[in-house]
Parts: sequence; structure tokens; C-alpha cells
Amino acid sequence: MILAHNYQLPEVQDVADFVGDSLELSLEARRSNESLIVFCGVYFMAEVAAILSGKRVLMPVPLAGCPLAAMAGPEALAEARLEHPNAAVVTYINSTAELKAVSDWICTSANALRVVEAVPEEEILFLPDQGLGSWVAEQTRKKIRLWPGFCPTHFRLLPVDIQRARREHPEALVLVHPECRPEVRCLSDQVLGTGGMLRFAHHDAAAEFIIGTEEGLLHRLRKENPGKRFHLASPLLVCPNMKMTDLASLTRCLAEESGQVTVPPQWEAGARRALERMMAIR
Ligand code: CIZ
Repeated sequence: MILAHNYQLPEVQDVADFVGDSLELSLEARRSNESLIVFCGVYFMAEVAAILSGKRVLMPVPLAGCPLAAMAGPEALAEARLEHPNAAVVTYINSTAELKAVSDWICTSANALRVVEAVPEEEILFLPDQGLGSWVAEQTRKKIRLWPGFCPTHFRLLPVDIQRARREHPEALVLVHPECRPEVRCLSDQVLGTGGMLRFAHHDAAAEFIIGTEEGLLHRLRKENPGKRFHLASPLLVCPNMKMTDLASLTRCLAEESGQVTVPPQWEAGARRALERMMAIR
């Protein structure tokens, strides 16, 4: 089964059996009857698919990493836990399996607020994304301690880009990802993860949208809404890691069954426990 993330190149999305966000893809890997999964995305996502499905997972380009995931490690978290012994650790799915293994809970961009509200503790250490963490902090009474990590792609989007896009497309609604800077989010009409943007654009009466997330999502938005118009909020919203996978590397991976993703057993059980705890929250 070929899985492709919403941020992949259009031609990769078009040959995939299923396109979605990282958690949707992992759940699809688990549900599928296929025993071999080819995951087109970045490494942490393929790790989650391997952990949750228990299947053999290959990546066309295993070097495709995530700079945000690299911004928090277990040693720094251990120090932060000593400083904040009463805090629960909620870690965004955009993180390494090694970090997930030492976290209490995992969240996605879609369920971060729900997870934070569901944990019993009033104080939360939120890793590694300060964008998503600050967005949650704006909506909860809990004490959120932010980690200094950020997504370099989403952080390239600036208020001036939103102002320019609104001038150029005055009828359009602005949808931005929670990983964006707070000063960008507050200029938008909606703050949504990729799945939320797809649902909102489909059901809302508006015919035109400015999109503040990685450009790959525009392919699905346009394909699923042929009568509507979508504009990327900035030409800089391109994740180089997401673009490493192309049809040539995918074909090679299928032919050679290369690029196997292995999660060391000492991380796997802890990461699965934290992921399963998240999924048990309704
Ligand atoms: O978890 C994902 O798939 C990412 C990176 C973003 C989103 O909002 O879906």
C-alpha cells in the first residue's frame, strides 16, 4: 500500500492509494490488509506508521527528515521535567519516536487542545512546536510551558504576506496552520490542520481561499473542489524535505523494497503507549 502525506508532490499524491495527514496515514496503514507499506512523507511520520501498524514500512527517501522534530530530544526533556516536576508532557506528533517514548501524551494539530484539556494536570510542557503550543495556550486556562521549537516552513509566513494576499484577493477567506506565528494566525479567518482545511474549504460557502500551509495541500484542495479557487499565502511555503520524494525514488523503492524504517524496540513500546493514550481521548 502506498501512502502519501498531504504535503507531497502532486504526482506522488496521484499514484498513492491514500493521501492524508500523518495520523490518518498511520491509521490507514493499520487498517489495511497489505503487509507492506510504502510511506511518502518525512521520517517521523513513517515511524508512527510502523509503530501503530506493526507492519513493514519503507520510505523512498529515508533521509527526508523534519527540522521541527530535530528541535527536541530526550535529554533536554529530562532537564525540563526536573524544572517542572508537576507538569504533564504533551508532545506534538511532529517529533522523533525517541522523544515520543519519554512523553506522557501525543497530540496532532487537530486534537492538541482536546488532549491538553483531557490530561489531569493543570501544567503542561508542550513540545516541540511553539506555534501549535501558543495556539493551544490562547484557548485554555491551563499553564502551557512552550518549547522553543518551530517549523521553518510555516515560520517563513509573515503578517506582510497575509496583508498582501488579502489585497490581491479581497473576497478570499484566509486559512492558516496552527504552526504559523501568532501574529500571522491573528490575521487569519480560520486556524486549522490540513484535514480541517480540506473539510472547511469543501463545506464552506466561500469560493476563494488563501492558504497558509505547505504548498502540497493545494493539489488536494483544487482536485476536491474544482469550482473553487485557492492561493498560496507565500511562495516560500515549501518544505524541502517533503519534496525529496518523487516518482523516481518511489519507483526504485518499490522495485528494490529498500528504505526500511526501523524503530528501536527500546523506543517503540513507550511511543506506542503515548500514541494509544492520545487515541483513547474522545
Ligand atoms: O500531522 C500532520 O500531518 C501535519 C504535519 C500537519 C497537519 O496539520 O496535518
